[in-house]
Amino acid sequence: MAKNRLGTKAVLGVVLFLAIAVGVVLPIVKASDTTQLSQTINGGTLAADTKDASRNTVASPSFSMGAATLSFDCQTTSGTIGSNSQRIYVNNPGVANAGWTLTIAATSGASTLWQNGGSTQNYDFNDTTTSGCADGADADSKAGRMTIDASAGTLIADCASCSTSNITKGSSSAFDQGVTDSITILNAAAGSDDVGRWYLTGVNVDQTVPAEQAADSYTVNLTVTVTAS
Ligand SMILES: [Ca+2]
Ligand SMILES: [Ca+2]
Repeated sequence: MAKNRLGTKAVLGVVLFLAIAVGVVLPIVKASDTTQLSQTINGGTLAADTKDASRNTVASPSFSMGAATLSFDCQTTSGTIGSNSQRIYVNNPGVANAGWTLTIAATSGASTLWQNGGSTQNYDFNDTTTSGCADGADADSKAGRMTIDASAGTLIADCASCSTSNITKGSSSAFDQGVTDSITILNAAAGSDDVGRWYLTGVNVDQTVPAEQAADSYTVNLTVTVTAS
């Protein structure tokens, strides 16, 4: 009899153990019945671009400075970079969490000049000598200075849940060959939104045009670059 009781206890023990085992297995079986749809959203890249009001990329963004009249004195013309139809966009899809900087520089480098159609007439964009009215130490023998000022521009957060907090517009700065070859127009601190899309318009540009500069149409190419901090 004692032997049977022990046997009964032994069987009960086994049953209990199995019950616990079933309790562990059950949630796994249930999980396998659930259909899981998975999708990966890649972060993409930090990017700067010029887009119109419908967010279509503008293939060849172009901005005009105010016209000047041939003058026997050094003079200044003004214009803006960034308009409603040519917005300077920055996209940060969560890949530059320490912040970023948006800068502008001459596309062809610091030795660039404003050029007329045939490149027969030109003037400088980065000579600060006498506020750009005289040629300085650089090797181009041309006067002229460009000043960029983003502080009067308008920065818009173009997204559902980002803001312009912790993004600072650049202050007025002049190109100075070999010293200031690139000018900051936006600086996003680490506290700025990691996932955000913004656009800037109304960046002021002033250009000193040397005295007696030949009447013609002149152009210079600038490139806007966004760099992760
Ligand atoms: Ca120069
Ligand atoms: Ca010069």
